[in-house]
Amino acid sequence: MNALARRYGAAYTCATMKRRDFLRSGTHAALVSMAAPRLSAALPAGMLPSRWGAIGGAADKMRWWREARFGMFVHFGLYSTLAGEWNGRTDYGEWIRNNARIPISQYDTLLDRFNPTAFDADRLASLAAGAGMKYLVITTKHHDGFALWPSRHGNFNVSRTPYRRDLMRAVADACRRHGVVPCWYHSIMDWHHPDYLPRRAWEQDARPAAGASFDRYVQFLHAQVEELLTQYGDIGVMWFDGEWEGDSWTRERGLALAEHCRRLQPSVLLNSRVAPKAAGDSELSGGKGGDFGTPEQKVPDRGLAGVDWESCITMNDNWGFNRADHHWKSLPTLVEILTNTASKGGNLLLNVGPMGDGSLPPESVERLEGLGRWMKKYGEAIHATQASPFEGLPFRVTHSPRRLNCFVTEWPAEREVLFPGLRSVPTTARMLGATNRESLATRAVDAGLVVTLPEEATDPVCSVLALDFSSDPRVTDG
Ligand code: JFZ
Repeated sequence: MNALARRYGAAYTCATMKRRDFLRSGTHAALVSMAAPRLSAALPAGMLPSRWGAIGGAADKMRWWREARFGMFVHFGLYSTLAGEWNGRTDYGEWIRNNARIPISQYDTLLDRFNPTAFDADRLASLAAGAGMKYLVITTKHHDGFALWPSRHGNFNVSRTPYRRDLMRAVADACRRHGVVPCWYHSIMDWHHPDYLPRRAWEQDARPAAGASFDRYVQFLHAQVEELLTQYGDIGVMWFDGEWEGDSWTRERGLALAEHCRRLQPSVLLNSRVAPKAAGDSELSGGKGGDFGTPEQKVPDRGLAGVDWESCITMNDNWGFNRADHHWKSLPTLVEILTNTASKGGNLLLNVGPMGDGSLPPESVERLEGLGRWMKKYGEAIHATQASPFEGLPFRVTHSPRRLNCFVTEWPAEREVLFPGLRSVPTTARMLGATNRESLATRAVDAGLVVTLPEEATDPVCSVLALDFSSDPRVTDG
């Protein structure tokens, strides 16, 4: 069986089975023997953590990003002042101008209301750093076309609000103070610029397309991107979005924009959304003009060797602030999303949506602080790690040099855990952060290696077992 067939084979269902169902099913032994580990996956030489925040040369431009594993997404703009409400409906987000069909003249009045005096870039960056997030991607312009920096191009930006200050400057500076790499989200789709095409179907009459020139819009887009990549120092990622209106935003235009960015900053990383997907592009890799794929609101069932990807996920159900959205994910769920992503070799970009005054919803702060408490103890099992070499295990695993990190969220009834196909005997097996530093008992069996866990979980959210080896562990097919 080749590697791909193995990865997409029957063992998959077992691997994704909920831990609870798994225990209930009482098929532990059978499942474990079905598990199909990938062949030994040693970390490539040189895969040691570099200094965070220092963006390397073009040759290893992906390195800081691959090591980071965890970043913060920030959706903030004019729409935040509406808090998701329009004409009695309360379920809007950053798409509010389109979804509530707000005429441009009315939307423009939000300029006078945009005064986020409680926006504290330093606090934002420090919360991100505290949560173990190594980069921060903030909306410089969302689909509504409003630019959060005082752009010299166009007339729809922060300089026309009472606030006036350059939010990109504040964020870039604060990020660097806290060792977080500043990154820009930027929407290609623009519902405000007179030259952007197509018009929304519902406003074709109010905003006729006659006289609009998409080429002129592309010049404007390039000019704004040039400001973002020349005025704020090294930027980690240009995270493009709104590339799907393929009749106007063609693949050629996407690739030209990618080239523009790389000419301005050779080390800047681009997400796949810079160019529309071509037939045959996978969901993970997306449009191939970029450096990594961006599955949205989900962690892919499995990673894909050789493809870099980043899942972007909200803490509740909205990207932009929505006052009525109380559907917050719990801290254990967020930790599970993070370990799940890391165990498959991907990054997690976790979103916060500041409120109209610029401050963060307290629920987001609470979760960031909770993630921070967990990451402070176990961040080494996330940062600079690689995908699990196992499949079908009832818990997530990451791989760092000479170490396997295992994330145990629900304590197994039977304390003996089999790592199928693990042929190396660890020098120590310890629960990270536990007071008892003694090695746990391990024994080699035909099927692999058995570790005897302590009687109780060592962390209320997710305990981490670290297996250390004298050289990189060898894992074989059963
Ligand atoms: C986009 C935006 O429209 C949205 O407002 C938010 O900024 C989000 C992060 O990105 O939404 C998308 C983009 C891509 C997909 C789905 C929603 N997609 O590829 O499935």
